[in-house]
Amino acid sequence: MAVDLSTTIAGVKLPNLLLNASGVNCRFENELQQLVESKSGSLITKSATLNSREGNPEPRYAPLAGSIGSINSMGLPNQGYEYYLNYAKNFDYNNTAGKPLFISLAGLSLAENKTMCEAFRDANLPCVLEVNFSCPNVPGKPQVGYDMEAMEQALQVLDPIIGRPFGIKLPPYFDIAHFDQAAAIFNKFDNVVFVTCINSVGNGLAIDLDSETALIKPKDGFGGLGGLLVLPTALANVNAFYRRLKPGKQVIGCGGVTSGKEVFLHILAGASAVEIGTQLMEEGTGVFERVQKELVELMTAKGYKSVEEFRGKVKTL
Ligand code: RRO
Repeated sequence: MAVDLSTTIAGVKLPNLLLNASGVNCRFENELQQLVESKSGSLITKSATLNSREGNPEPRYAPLAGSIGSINSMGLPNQGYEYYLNYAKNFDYNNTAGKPLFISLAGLSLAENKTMCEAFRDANLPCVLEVNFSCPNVPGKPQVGYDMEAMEQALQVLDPIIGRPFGIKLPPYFDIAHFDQAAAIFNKFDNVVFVTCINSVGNGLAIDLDSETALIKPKDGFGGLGGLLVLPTALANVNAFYRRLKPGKQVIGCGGVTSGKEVFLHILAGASAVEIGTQLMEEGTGVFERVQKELVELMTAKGYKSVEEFRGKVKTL
């Protein structure tokens, strides 16, 4: 019996529930094309700002010793939103793989987000917007996701502009009161139909023992952590929002996926789709085929034929 890995997000069907984490392999058209040609179920573009940005000085990404994860302080390098709008206009929405397109927006101010959302609204394309409230790496710009008032105000402005289902990329939260407050805000907005949990765990510091030097250059070595070491934080955030969001709202899991096992855990926690970041960076787009195969094997061994059978069904003691 075949295993069904398809899912629907924001009313759009994905042939399988895996996609890239925004930021990885998705800044340039050739990278996006590699994702189109991979076995991913969808793709999302690098978070866009109003104007193109070179980002922070290199080295600005490094894997951590022992394959436990990564640190980055890219600083939002992107081609400017018009590049991704143009990509979205030319995207083949009838591609044979049936992959939909997600577009990530990360304005440096509410005014930037407003302009970009208006442009995408006016273009009236079948792509799905994900507004990134959680970039940890722009010097002098605190994350909107950690300022509940600012986040609610931003949604009050952006929700009516977008005017149809969209999602938000969230930072990890570490306090139950913050899960409660954030979920209560999202539940006020009918167009917010998914949250993506989690962006990188902000402002870690990785140091090389031999050279006694920070691994990355920007911000005195401080950067966002991703990969296996953030898995329990990611699962907690997925599950916290899965439990709190109104019916009809979904969670996309992101963080700590290196194999089919972690995808399975994200689904158990409540994820409707799962993104791969650090492992995609390290392995390339072949990761989607491998992880999918591992997930199918695991589901088959456990007797599951579709992800709905175990989504959100994590048992507690
Ligand atoms: O570009 C980045 O430095 C970056 C962004 Br916008 C983000 O959302 N998450 C991250 O880890 N890095």
